[in-house]
Amino acid sequence: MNGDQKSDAYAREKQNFIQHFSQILKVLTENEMGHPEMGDAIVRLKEVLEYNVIGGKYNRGLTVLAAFQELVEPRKQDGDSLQQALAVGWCVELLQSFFLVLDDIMDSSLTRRGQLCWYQKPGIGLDAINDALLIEACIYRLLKLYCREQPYYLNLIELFLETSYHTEIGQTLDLITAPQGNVDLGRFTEKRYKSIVKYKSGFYSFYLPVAAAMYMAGIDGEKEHANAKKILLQMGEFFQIQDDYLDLFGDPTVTGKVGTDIQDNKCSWLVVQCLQRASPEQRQILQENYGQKEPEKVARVKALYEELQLPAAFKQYEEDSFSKLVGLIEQYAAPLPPAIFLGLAHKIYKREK
Ligand code: GPP
Ligand code: MG
Ligand code: MG
Ligand code: MG
Repeated sequence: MNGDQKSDAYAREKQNFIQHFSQILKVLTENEMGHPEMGDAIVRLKEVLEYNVIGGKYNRGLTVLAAFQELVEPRKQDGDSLQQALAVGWCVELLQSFFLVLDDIMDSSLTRRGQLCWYQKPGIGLDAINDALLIEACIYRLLKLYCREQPYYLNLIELFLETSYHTEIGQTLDLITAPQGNVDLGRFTEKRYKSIVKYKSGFYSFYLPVAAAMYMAGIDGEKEHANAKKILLQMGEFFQIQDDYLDLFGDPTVTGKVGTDIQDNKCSWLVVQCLQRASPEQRQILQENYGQKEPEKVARVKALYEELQLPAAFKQYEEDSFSKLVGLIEQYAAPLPPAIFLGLAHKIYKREK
């Protein structure tokens, strides 16, 4: 297949995946039949799922399917196992949605996927916390409904639980490194940065979807998983650095979200790079303007980043990290087909959303 054919095939896969959502919704909401007293809650659940699970890029969910199709021999990709792969893909999207609803509260964000964050909707507020918990519960309900009889069922449950733990540890590091009203630039080190992003984003965004497909294909060896993780966590770091860059320099009409990292005192890739390049005077400017909500202060930090040519540094980093990733794939992909990893890398490289 050439590049155009590949992207056509990808667009078709995506359409097929999205179409499957109505079945997922149906399965998740039909149990009220036997329990009519739950009816009003189920109506709310449906609304929560429709607002929060739809509208993203679906990269994580689609990765489950793509990896499944690469790893399982074609004669074993029957109707049932494809249904299971689709359902597990949606479980990954549900996990993401569960995190995002809560992350937007913790980060005081305004928009997500081109619409108001769920907790910002009139009448929702902190009830969004319970809505997020409902989304999380749906993951395990779906796994049970679709995969209970499968030999990999326990592996998948443990994988989703462990991934949640890792992500929550990452979110903890993210939050305690960014205390409100207490700017201490000494905290923003490269080392701390790498720990935060490894846990808060690498496990759930990259390792989880590929590892889920590996378990479904019967690949459960420690070594195989450790090798895949090596590549995928590196990809996660690259992805989160892009996310940090786009938080300030992306176009909100494209990313669908308005950035908050400077206001939130976050240990962003940009602030870490800024500190490595700043003169004592520039460090003082950062100290006086970082971690505050006044638009003039945010603009001053952005101007400083531009003076220090951080956008160019990012472009350079993007080039370098891509080659590094390809090197890791050559070294660690086997026995899995390198195409799984290369396909993912090409999807995220130079992304604008
Ligand atoms: C991305 O951070 C990380 C997450 C969304 C994980 C959240 C984890 C929880 C346990 C709630 P981010 O805040 O930079 O993402 P975004 O830019 O999309 O808000
Ligand atoms: Mg956030
Ligand atoms: Mg966050
Ligand atoms: Mg971000």
